[in-house]
Amino acid sequence: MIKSNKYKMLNTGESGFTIIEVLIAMAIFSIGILAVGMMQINSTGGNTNAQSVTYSSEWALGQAEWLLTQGAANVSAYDAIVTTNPPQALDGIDNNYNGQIDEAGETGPISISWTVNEVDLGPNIGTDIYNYKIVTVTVTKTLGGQTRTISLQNRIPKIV
Ligand SMILES: [Ca+2]
Ligand SMILES: [Ca+2]
Repeated sequence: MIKSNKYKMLNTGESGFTIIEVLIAMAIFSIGILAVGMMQINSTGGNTNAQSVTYSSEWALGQAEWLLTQGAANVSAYDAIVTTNPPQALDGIDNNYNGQIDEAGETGPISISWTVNEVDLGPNIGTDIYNYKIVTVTVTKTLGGQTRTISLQNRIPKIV
């Protein structure tokens, strides 16, 4: 006697999944996917912050090094190192992240400034360099109500 496969499959006793089991599995899977999504969002935010800190640090370092070269150039260049809050269109940095530095009318969330404190210990101190300037370069980013500041301090000796 030949039985059809159709009847054999129906008589195996396997019941499969109920709709409730499938819904519970989907709910658990959704929670897992949500967690992965949140991790992705946090990771993207962290990368953006790291990039911002890197840019700010690079600009602060670049300005600090430029001031250092000015200090070694000549006496008038050394004397010209003073506390400055330059306009954004003349500050040598890309304030608005558009790939152009100091384009006409540039304004953006990044600004740079530096304070200078001159130290003159007098020649009787017994060292070769008794006159120097303490320069603190500060890069400030203000975006979305948040302000982030990075400062670099450097000493510029009077060797000219
Ligand atoms: Ca720009
Ligand atoms: Ca600029």
